[in-house]
Amino acid sequence: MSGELQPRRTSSRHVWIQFTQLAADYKAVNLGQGFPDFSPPEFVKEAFCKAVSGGHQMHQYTRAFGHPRLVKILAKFFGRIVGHEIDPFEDVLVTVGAYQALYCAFQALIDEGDEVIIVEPFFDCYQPMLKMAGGKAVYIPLRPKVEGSTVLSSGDWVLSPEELASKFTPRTKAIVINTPNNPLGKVFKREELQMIADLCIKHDVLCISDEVYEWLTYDGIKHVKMASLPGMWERTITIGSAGKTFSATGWKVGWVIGSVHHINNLKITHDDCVYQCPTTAQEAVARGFEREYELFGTPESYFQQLPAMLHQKRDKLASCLQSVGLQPIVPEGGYFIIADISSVKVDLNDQNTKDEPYDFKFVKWLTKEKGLATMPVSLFYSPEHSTKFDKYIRFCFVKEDSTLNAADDILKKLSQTQ
Ligand code: IK2
Repeated sequence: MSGELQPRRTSSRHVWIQFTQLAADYKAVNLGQGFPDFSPPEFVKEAFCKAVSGGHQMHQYTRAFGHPRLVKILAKFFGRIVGHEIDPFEDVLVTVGAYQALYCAFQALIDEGDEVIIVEPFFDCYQPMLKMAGGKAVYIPLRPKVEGSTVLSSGDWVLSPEELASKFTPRTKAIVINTPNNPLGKVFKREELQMIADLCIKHDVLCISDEVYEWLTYDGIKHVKMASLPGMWERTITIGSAGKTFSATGWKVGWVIGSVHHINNLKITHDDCVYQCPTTAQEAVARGFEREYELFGTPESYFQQLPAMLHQKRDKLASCLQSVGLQPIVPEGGYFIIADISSVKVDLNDQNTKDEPYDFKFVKWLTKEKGLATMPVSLFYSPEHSTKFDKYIRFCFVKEDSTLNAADDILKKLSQTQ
């Protein structure tokens, strides 16, 4: 071997590492990456402590495809919601966060040359994961109902049924949806999901449904699970995350639920790459779900309390953005608000960054010069559509009020200098 060793390729996701590092280097108020800066609820922290101080088996390998206590309660919990009996040992796979669940889904279900429809904006890892599996992405953007009008809510962003129908071909293997959506916050309504489901059934296509923010909906809007629609259990791969569910993103516990013949394929990929997930975190998540099963629909349920708390935080950040002239698109669900930065006049024509999209330059400037970290929205679009969305940036509002207040101060000062 001669010469310097070069990386074999660069991940398109290095942007996350770069922006996270930038926020740390500049000690910026961090509304960038999507994680809470507050603790998970006491009951799951206690459950984790109990697991750690439990018997020796808590510190050893557990079942490869999911700790028995966890798969049993996931099957019971989601079986009740989906209205379909779920077999804990056949229809559920526990993964290292929803991230690995997505990886397994693409690797296991997509073959070389398969087409996969991806609804934009989308959580950006779908693209490299699909590419690694040899699949071809076919994009369809959510668009404002009336093009060019002032769009204030994520609910105003919709798919065109005709455009979506035109994307299905004999090569289409799957469609990927994310509801509530990251970064837009759109929560797909039952009729919208039904329209997608009808096309999936007509063309015999799978639906990979990323539902990591399923409990986080606002303004009385309800999350509908794709797998609960008639005829969709058999063709839906539902992905969830304990990180988002219990505000414990560092635990990295996720899962996939679907019918056995799909899950069996995902199990093989899981077996080949991580084999099994940490026991203690799975035990704690199981205990958390057992509690939530009993309290479901009551005011004591964390799945009621968390969205109620985040609703206020969403409104707080949205009104701050509005007051400083950064028009927000108010999300119906999820962790994030996107806002239009066109009103901020700033010269970003730095020679070193001239080829970067405008929102990337803006986010760097805002972090370095003003001490506020956010994320660029064009990152969540395909190359063909990203330039249309480079005047938006994404703010995470799942933060302490003190963090949101600090962001508010920065934005107010920024608007005074305009
Ligand atoms: N799917 C979606 C839609 C996600 O948003 C995430 C988590 N990513 O959020 C970070 C950010 O956008 O700032 C995942 C999957 C992965 O979830 P997990 O953390 O359980 O692996």
